[in-house]
Amino acid sequence: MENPALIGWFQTEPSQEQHEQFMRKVMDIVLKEAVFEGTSRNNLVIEWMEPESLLTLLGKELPKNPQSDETLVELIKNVVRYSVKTGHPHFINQLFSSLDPYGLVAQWVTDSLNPSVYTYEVAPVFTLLEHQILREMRRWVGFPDGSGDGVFCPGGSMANIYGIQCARHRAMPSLKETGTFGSPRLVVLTSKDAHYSVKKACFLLGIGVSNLYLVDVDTSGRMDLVHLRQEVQRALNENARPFMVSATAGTTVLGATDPLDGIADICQEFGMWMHVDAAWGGGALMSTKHRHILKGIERADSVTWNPHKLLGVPQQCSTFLTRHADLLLEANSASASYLFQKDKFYDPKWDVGDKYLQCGRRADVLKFWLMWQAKGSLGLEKHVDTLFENVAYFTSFIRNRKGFQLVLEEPPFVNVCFWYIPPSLQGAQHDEDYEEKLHKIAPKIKERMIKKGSMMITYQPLRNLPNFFRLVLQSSAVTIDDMEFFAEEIERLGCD
Ligand code: ABU
Repeated sequence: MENPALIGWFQTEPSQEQHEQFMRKVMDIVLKEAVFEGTSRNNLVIEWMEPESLLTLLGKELPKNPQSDETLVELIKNVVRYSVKTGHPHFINQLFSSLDPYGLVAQWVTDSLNPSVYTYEVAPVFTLLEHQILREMRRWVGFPDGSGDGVFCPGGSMANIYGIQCARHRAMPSLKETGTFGSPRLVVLTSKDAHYSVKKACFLLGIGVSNLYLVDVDTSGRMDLVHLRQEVQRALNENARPFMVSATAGTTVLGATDPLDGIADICQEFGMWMHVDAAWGGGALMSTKHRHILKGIERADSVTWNPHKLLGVPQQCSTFLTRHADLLLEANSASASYLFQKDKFYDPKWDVGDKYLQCGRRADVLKFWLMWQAKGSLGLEKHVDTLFENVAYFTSFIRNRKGFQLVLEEPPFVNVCFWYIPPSLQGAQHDEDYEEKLHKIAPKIKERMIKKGSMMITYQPLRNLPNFFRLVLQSSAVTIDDMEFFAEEIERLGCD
């Protein structure tokens, strides 16, 4: 049946029945092919296609005429078939994976209601849930009684941008009015292994990349406090204004956490804002056993924490938290009178939109809230503890296995980084030629892996280290058999 050229069709008889049929059919496909088959170990993580062929399959041009529901169903089947199944237990490629049923259902509920969380009148439920979750997260960080403020962000990069922007506002509130022209040279400090979003924030906020001082790291990837102090002093000697340190709890590649207490001491001494990018590491705060990794985070001025990473909430669920109650509003308010009218019949403090950089904003809270309801804090803690148990198992499984070499003997988090040395390189002399050859191994294995579709793990170089694999144990559904499969599959794919 041909589709009507109407949007917002549901009240339009007789098409309601047609749309219900269409939606039920699609839901069946989604549940079967994306959710259950997509997470089954019997199926592939990815069915690889070259971009040109995939584009041809999906249709190179958008249609002029309405397409029938039958055609749309076929298109959706292809979307599902050729998408990466990131909920599959063998997808260990990124800092997110798995597919939680409660999180997914909450995502569906949210999308059905299509809210935009800027005013209470448009999003009453989501506004209150955001308030509750953000306060609870601040409690887990260790801010007194969860005080302060926070925002949901479209990703950790944006949360880090909020951190630098709040720090800059506190240091130089007049910049909101005057811009950076003629202001003192502002300096941000972060470690060489920090996430690249800190650099992006420096482009964006008029700080400039040459005013981002990169502090050395030790062999485990933790910020070197002696060098931090020297770099702060260097900035002061240059008559610049070092106004913040962006520390990391859980670096992207090695999973290192900077010495947060030591950084807090230095920030206190020099009157600098302390931001902690705990986008990855933050979830460990929920574990009594492992929260010590982030010791000192409770002294931070602000924190990035992405529940879509370690806690397995569906993409995206990312937050920026600060101990300072009014700063987000002071820094960002533009008081748009068409949206944030001051003469509303309810307390306008619930119109949270004015403290955001965004205007329209999807609600990312419900999936975290529903997962929290379903599992409780204890369930989330158990999930985190399982991840660390898995790391211990996998690390011991490969530690003495022929061909495997750990980058860090004791991984500091749930990233396990290692080289795979194929038989042709085993026992070879470790000269420049060896490093060059080793650098090419991981990309080659990755190509074979993707084309086979059996698993997905990422690789990267780091500083002067040749390419190595980073296995991310973020899904607590990963079993011992899965972990043994990862190592054995890399051996199979790495055959010369
Ligand atoms: N901050 C996004 C990290 C990307 C990844 O390595 O999964």
